[in-house]
Amino acid sequence: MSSKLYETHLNAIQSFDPVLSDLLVKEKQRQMNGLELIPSENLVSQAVLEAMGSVATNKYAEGYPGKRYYGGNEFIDQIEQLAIDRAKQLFGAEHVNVQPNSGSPANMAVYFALMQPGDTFMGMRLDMGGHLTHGHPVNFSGKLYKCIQYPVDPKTELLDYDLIRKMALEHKPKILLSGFTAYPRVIDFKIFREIADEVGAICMADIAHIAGLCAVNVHENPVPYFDVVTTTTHKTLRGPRSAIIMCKEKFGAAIDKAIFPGLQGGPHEHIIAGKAVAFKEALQPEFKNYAQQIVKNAKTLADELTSLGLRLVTGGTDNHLLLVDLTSKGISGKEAEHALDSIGIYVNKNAIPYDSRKPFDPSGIRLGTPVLTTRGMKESEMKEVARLIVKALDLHKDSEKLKTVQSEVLELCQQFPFYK
Ligand code: DSN
Repeated sequence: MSSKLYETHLNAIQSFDPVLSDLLVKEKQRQMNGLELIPSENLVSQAVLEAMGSVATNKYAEGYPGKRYYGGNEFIDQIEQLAIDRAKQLFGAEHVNVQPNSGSPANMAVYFALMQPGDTFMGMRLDMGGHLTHGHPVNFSGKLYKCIQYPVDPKTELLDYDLIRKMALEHKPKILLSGFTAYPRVIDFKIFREIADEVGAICMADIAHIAGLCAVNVHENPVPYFDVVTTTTHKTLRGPRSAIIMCKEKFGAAIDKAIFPGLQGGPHEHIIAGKAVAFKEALQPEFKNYAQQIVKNAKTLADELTSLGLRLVTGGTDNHLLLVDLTSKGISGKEAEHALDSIGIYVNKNAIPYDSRKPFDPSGIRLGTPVLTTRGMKESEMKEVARLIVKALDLHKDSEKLKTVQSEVLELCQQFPFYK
């Protein structure tokens, strides 16, 4: 798939709305002419794009397959059921809800279904690699519930399972959540399950970043033995911008009710159609090769950046992402993001554990390999990408010289086209 060229049809938009069409073409060109290293992004196939742009968008389907508040859903029911069945097969799930519009509402629905306001739950601190919905004070999850947040070990920057156990025994959370947006290492889901059992907590994972790896066991898949697992569908899973919830049958009714009528109205059936396509793609044998290559590429990028003098949080990576500590380079995460952005290398500024800088201008940048791997790049290209990153960081104060790196970026990108 990665070497094939995809066509985005914008004919109707082009004739009716040239202003918008022009912007969409520019965005496509930006995606094709740059090295996209934001680890939560990916490029979907032509088939996923077509499903999202299909007539399924026209239909109201409040409810669930076979039980809708509107007529005319005989085909929509089958589309949604296809997505459900394929997700079950892909992850080994007992029950799947494919309606969440995105990751945050997916997590919200789980909390609404399984906790009461004021209940205690445990999640990872955002500034250590967690997510806003894992209990951050500015987010509904931190406002509605009493959230106990665990850090990583200050020396190793790894999850400290002994500390997590100790905190769980002390606070007795209703839900113990493992979920990460900036953790580059293997997660020991079995220990999370043991701790949850020890304290009588519901065991939940948010596998948004690593879902594509979990689906093909390139990272351990917690779905078969966790109570609830949420994931977005657009990251390593390479589907549409959306989410699903997977759970044990006994939680299914409560979670379905929390999504509809609890939180959302009519499901976005065109996006659900896109999810059905993406799950079928992930069920193909090639997807395992893709997931393995994501990790090989990330490890090569990590090794090369390290040998070029950058410090990586935890010393490297086991998955699709890397967190780079720029302190020794004397450049902040924000400056690095801007400098790289200006020549078409896209990364995002990110806090490193125990960061002394502020979240809007932290000490690190977060990089990942899902997009470049989708484009067909392999280890040798990762070495080149690392060289370009370091060169650009070294030249960040000299905008003229920095611009010279852009032609090297473009040359590499043009060897790996994806959308026409
Ligand atoms: N925005 C996602 C990410 O970039 O990791 C998390 O929701």
